[in-house]
Amino acid sequence: MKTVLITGVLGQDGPYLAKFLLEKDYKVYGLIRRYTNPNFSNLDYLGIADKIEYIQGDLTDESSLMNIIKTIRPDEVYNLAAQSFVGSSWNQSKLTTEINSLGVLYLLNAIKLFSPITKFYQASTSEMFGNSSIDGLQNEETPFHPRSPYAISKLYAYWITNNFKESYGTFCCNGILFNHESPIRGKEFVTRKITDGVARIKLGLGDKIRLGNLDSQRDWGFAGDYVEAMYLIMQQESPDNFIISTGETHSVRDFCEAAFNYVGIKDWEKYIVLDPQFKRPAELFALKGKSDKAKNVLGWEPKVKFKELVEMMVDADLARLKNK
Ligand code: NAP
Ligand code: F7E
Repeated sequence: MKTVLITGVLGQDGPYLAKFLLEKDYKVYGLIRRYTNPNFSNLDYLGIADKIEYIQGDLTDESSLMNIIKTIRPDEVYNLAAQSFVGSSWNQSKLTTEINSLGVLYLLNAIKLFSPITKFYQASTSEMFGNSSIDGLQNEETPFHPRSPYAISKLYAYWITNNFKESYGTFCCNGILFNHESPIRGKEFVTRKITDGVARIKLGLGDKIRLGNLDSQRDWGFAGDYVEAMYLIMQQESPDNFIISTGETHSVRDFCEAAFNYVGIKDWEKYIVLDPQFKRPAELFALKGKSDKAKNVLGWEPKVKFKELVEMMVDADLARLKNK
């Protein structure tokens, strides 16, 4: 039986990946921070909270990571833990850097010292591109130009992951994932903020959604599809980096329109309030990934399309609110 350590197992991607690997008969260890009341709701949503072995540790605490790697010596580590909210990274730039940059260095050092055969996956991000593109698209060759403390912290992580591969021969991969969403996406991210808001308005539990802007464009996929790509990246003969995206881009406005239309609300703009507190000091205007390499080498393609994703998220929020 293969063993895997997933950091960030209580977040969005962690539960989808854990479910996928449990179905492949992996023994799944999940790293969680010390909490008085840890929140297992995302794992509960997927029905796997009791199938994971939890280990306490923190990406900012090198000794905890050393002990964990030394003790379990997993076949694979998927480092999904992060301060992942771009908007907060300006106000919490030190914490963001400690978790997203130094945390990766600590994990890699622990692997090098105590379990050099362990394969390592780093959750890299399309945010590293900023507004740069090649003919309006981003692929593995597109130059990076990060525009937030989050993106900068992730760029360090990307390069230190490459560096351990080049320096020590560690099996290290970067998945450069574009935005991916699901019914268990955090509510501060724009998609879930919209679907939760639409469900509340539909049920008479809310009357407005406050957003920063409607013009940003993102390449939105489904988290359940994207964790399959993470797994495939780690099963290749040699470690490599891959763009994972849908190749389609939509604006926040498109997302609102699709979500409101789905519940039968056509005059949706009257429910939106533009609120400057949700604007960012520096913005990424449009992302559109070109994942041809993933298609050709991994045989990976996204299955869930934009409209289906929006409807899945609205349905889940309606059901949750009705059950309350
Ligand atoms: P998420 O929902 O924010 O989950 C992140 C997880 O990291 C949380 O469970 C959090 O734990 C954990 N964490 C934060 N700080 C930690 C620390 N110091 N020690 C240990 N754990 C810590 O993120 P996600 O959407 O699942 O994304 C997974 C990864 O992919 C992240 O690294 C993100 O930056 C990256 N990424 C995401 C996307 C996307 O569109 N979702 C795209 C590209 C890359 P708590 O539950 O205890 O807070
Ligand atoms: O913003 C705009 C916002 O916070 C998307 C993370 O998973 O994906 C995510 O980062 C866009 C931005 O995601 C609001 O300004 C407008 O242009 O949902 P988001 P993100 O910043 O793209 C990448 C790939 C990651 O790696 C990250 O970890 O929507 N927007 N109004 C808003 N965004 C939010 N959150 N709230 C608003 O009210």
